Amino acid sequence: MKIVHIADTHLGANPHQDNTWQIDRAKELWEAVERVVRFAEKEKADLLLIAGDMFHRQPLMRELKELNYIFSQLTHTQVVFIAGNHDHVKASSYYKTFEWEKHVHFLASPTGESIYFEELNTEVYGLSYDHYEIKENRCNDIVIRDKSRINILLAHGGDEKHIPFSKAELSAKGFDYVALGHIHVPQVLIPGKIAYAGSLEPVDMGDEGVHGFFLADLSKEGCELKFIKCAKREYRTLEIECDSSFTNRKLLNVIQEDMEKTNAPADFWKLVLTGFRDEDISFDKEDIYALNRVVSVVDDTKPDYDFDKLAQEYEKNIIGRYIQNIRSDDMTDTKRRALYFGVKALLDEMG
Ligand SMILES: [Mn+2]
Repeated sequence: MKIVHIADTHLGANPHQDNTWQIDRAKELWEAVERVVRFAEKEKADLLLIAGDMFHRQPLMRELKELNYIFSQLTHTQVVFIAGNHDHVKASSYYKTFEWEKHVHFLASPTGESIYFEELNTEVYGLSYDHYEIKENRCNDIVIRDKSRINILLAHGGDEKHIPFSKAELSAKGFDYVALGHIHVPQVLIPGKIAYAGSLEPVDMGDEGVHGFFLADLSKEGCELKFIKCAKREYRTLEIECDSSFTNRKLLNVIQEDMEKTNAPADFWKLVLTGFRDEDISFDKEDIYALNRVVSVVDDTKPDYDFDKLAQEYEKNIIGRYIQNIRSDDMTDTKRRALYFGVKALLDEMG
């Protein structure tokens, strides 16, 4: 049996809403779901499992209709999903009354329920959030009814405030496969048994690395799991080591050259500036943000003092003596930092 396991699609989110790069992330999140559905159709997947946080917040009626239309294009695949913390089933939620296509199944119960697919000899269990936070491990109450079937658990969370299940607890329940959501980094907890699909597309700057979904080939004998990279974007940290030769223009050139070298044309960049800069230069973050798809800039550079001049100027006091003591012919990076921090502290002290 072929299963496509996705999670945390966060439809309705709109990261970098005010960007100037003509990128509509809200739309790209929807396109990612369409890509997966096309994949499932092409692969003739038996199940498409969505392990929560399909929506970033309470879904709007028109959003449910759009999604239902996307699912309607599946001719072979059964869709099973649960609500996560972000799209938890509130009293007023459209989830409560929405009529899905016949092959789309919502496990809405906050305590657990299941759906049995006779032709697949497979039962899928799961539970949905009814609050943003659930601090008890409600998965504990889910018990397999028939061990001769292929049994799958759909669950969302795994941290302190979001159904704190552990790997050992999940494993002990005896499911053939546990499809998890909530943690945005894809990870296999037990090979062929328990996995977080990760968010289908990265949703915020913290979601670094590759994103996509799992394709599982599951039978009673075992499960072969394959990660399929599918996200259009990737957040990437780019560290730029500066030195005293860097002016603002040089910095911009070096950044652009380094971006080109990585050959990843769709990525979002998180820039970290390290090393030293000329003491007369301060880097202008605005210019860096104006480069394409730069989402954060952290400037950790330190001014590269003219220690000769300072040593002369403060010859008679502690600053001059400090510089003379630390400086040597073999200036390691650590010594250089010690020199910088010491001198800075002493200069600050003097006002
Ligand atoms: Mn979540």
